[in-house]
Amino acid sequence: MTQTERPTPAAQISANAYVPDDIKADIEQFSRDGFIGPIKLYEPEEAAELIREIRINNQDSSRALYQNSVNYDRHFDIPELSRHVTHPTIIKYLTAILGPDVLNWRTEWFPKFPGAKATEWHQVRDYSYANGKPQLLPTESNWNAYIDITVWTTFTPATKDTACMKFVRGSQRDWIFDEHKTTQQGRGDFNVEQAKTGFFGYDFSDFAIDPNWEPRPEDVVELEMKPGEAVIFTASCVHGSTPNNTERETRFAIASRYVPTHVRVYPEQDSFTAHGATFDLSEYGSVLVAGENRYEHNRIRTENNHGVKFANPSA
Ligand SMILES: O=C(O)CCC(=O)C(=O)O
Repeated sequence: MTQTERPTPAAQISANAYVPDDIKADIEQFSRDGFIGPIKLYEPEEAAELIREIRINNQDSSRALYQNSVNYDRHFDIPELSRHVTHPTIIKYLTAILGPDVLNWRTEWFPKFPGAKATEWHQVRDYSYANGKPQLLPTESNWNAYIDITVWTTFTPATKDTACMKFVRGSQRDWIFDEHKTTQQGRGDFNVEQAKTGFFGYDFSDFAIDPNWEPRPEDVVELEMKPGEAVIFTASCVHGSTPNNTERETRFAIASRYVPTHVRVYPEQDSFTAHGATFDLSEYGSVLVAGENRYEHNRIRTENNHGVKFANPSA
């Protein structure tokens, strides 16, 4: 598939995916809606303890992969996140969608502070929206399964008031936003005003194919979640989040993003820009979280920045 082709018909579960009986209904729902959740990963007390540790460890970013203020890929220096990306329940769902061989290619940190705006509707396939270059490129020519799956886990209550994720059910079958569109406005110049947009420095509505598009109210799902729960979605399902209308409750979530091993991550790039920051990829590598890597497309990191090996729960 080339960078600009769109999947037709909508992506399917990978032909070599193994779907255990106890999650068959969930995977069917994911195929229909483009997301599935909430899925419990941690008990609420465990989630509270994890976020406490993550916050403490966040204060020392000396071993972080990138020295910028966008918290990408902190699973390399925050031990709780190194373990989180390989959580067995996450792997069970991923291998039921993407097939047996899976890479974690990114984590993103999503605190939503009191008073923060809604995150506007967006739809992403290869992350070109960031700087006009695809950050993911499938290499199997007949591939029509999902190329990227996000697991968004909240460590604090995610409610309509503190900011929960919202989805347009079934929208992964339509192209509503075109992230390949040539647009300066959409990609922003990241001045102070731009950084306050509803999409972290971007104006995503500028990528809309029909500028008047609005979702049908009956298709919109605002998914409230408890601490320790996750929602699994394809970013090609239109999504966003509600504002944080509280006065003092920060909502804190981590998105971990995964691809099958045949996908090239950051093709032909030594560094990239996103959200007004530059990311030097010299120490970067994807993490093999399930199965085997039979390709030579991507550098693989087997250890975090403390020299601790990442687990591969399906190995
Ligand atoms: O955490 C949020 O509020 C939005 C997250 C999001 O849009 C994403 O993970 O793509």
